[in-house]
Amino acid sequence: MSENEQAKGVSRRTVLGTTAAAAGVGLAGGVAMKDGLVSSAEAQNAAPKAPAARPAVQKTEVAPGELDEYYVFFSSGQSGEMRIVGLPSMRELMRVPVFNRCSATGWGLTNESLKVLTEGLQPATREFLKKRGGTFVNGDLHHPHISFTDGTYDGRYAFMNDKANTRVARVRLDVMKCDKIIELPNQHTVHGLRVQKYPRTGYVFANGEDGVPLPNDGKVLDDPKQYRSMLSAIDGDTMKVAWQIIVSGNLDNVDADYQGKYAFSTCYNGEEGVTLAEMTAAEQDWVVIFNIKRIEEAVKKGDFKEMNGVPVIDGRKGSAYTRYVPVSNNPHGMNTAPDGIHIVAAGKLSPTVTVMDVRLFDQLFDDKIKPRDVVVAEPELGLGPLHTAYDGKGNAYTTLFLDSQICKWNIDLAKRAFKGEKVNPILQKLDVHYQPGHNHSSMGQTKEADGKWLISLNKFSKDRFLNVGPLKPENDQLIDISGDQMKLVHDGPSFAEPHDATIVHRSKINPISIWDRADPMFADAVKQAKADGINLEADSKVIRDGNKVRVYMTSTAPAFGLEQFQVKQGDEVTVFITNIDAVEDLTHGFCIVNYGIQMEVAPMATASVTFSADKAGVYWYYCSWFCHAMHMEMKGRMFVEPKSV
Ligand code: RUQ
Ligand code: CUA
Ligand code: CA
Repeated sequence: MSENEQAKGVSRRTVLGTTAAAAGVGLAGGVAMKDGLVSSAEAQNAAPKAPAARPAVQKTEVAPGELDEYYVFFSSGQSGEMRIVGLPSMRELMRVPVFNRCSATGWGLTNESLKVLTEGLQPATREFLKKRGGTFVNGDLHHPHISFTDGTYDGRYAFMNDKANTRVARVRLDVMKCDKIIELPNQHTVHGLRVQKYPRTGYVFANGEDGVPLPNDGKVLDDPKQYRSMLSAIDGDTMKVAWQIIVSGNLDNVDADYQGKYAFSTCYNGEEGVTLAEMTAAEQDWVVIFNIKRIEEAVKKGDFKEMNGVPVIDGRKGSAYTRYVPVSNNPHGMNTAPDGIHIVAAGKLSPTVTVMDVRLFDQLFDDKIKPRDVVVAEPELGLGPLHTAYDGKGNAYTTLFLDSQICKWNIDLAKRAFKGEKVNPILQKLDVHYQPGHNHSSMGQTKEADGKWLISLNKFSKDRFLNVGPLKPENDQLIDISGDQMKLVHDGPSFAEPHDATIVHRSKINPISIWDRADPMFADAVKQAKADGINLEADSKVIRDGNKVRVYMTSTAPAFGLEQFQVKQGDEVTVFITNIDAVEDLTHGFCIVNYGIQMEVAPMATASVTFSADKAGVYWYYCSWFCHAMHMEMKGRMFVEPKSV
């Protein structure tokens, strides 16, 4: 029996109708508002409600001076940055610019950040961006995931995708700065991203959501049959694409097992359509399973086509490297349980989730069993299941977008029900506000899931906060899952669009407070200074090199090493600031007024910025990060001598 024939045996329990129109309308959050909702303005003007009785729950208050127990690494969607939040307080601690530009830190302006933003671009993209400042200024950061060693977080890196410009970035967790960004060749629209959990990361898996012609050079346009989607496996240590594999259909979300053998992705466009109607036309789509060992062997023996320097393998239906497991049409989330056995694909259009047993995948690849034989449960949970989190005690928590609920269910009960036993796997449904996308449990994506907290990342907040106009924040709700019943304990407004998060126990993360002078982040500046005979930590000096001028200065509260420097109109000026205050939290900034120059220089860091001194005149520069009682006086003047005519 072929996979297709077998797929027909899967009943389609779609309750949202089969037409694209129905799917589109039903999934729009605004239309799916629950009865009884009031507008923000109404809610804000209404008399305050009596507070609900406080149930006995874990403490969420983190008193002044106390520290949170967990780090939450939030993405920010179309804001393009990564955010760090403390849990359980839900206080925002830091924003780490990645795909965006940042006025406070100078990300996108400094030479150090521009190197990160540009060096991993494909040559054609670099050319394309030449007239646009050399780099993209927008990004869509969906999925931040922490590097693993042996099934749990090792605190080295966070990896994340940019759906907007097909990039993958890495943030160093010792300094909380992005140190690598690469653009994936051949691929289009990187969406799902997860990392290898065992033995370590290892691979970063990145899903190509939309198909495009290969190569995408304009010779093929409106011929969707020639479009291809692919998964990229990036080496997390070198940030080079190790291999790519073309699939049938498309790829949405991805996860990996705890054995280091398989990765698996949901596909919602098995139809390979280009319109909503086409993408939702079929009865089923699938989960595609990637056999990592077989793919690595294919790369070794040369069963690939090299494209833009990357081995590209054909993993479409019928290939030895993949298996396609039919599931209900248009699935979404893909989440591995901490038991190392079960993986769950969320139904989205179907009210079900599909549970598979990874121990059966070896047999599936040896063709001893059929694709659907790896399915061990398929509970019906409610409308619009999107993502699943786990507590490490055998329970799963699935977001129901349309129902605006979290459904808590038991994996074992779901398996028994699947075998025909009369048991109900659903343990509880909790209202959330409103329309949840991802949800995340504390350490829940590792084998050390601790079952204490769950965050529901709700796409809509509507009436939950003071009205701030037509554009509303989202609502990240904190839920206590330590007891038998889930309890909602905190509402947390957040700006566009957290989308996804990773909750990491603080014992796993150990950032430094003072930069190491040998840090690679400013190695180029150190090299240039050496060539100029400059000791960055002591010297403040101007070096002229033709029409290139290098201005070196120290900063130590409350003074820059130079109170003035002079350049000529049209010079290419590079200013290097070295913060020699080896004092925790003593950051300086450097801003040149009316020159659009601004950057942050944390303790013992060097930061540099290059610009063309095109305007003659006197320009004050000042320290932009509050550092001292005399912070206002921490300044100097740049003289730009006019070109002689
Ligand atoms: S996907 S709301 Cu970009 Cu993470 Cu599921
Ligand atoms: Cu230095 Cu403010
Ligand atoms: Ca579909």
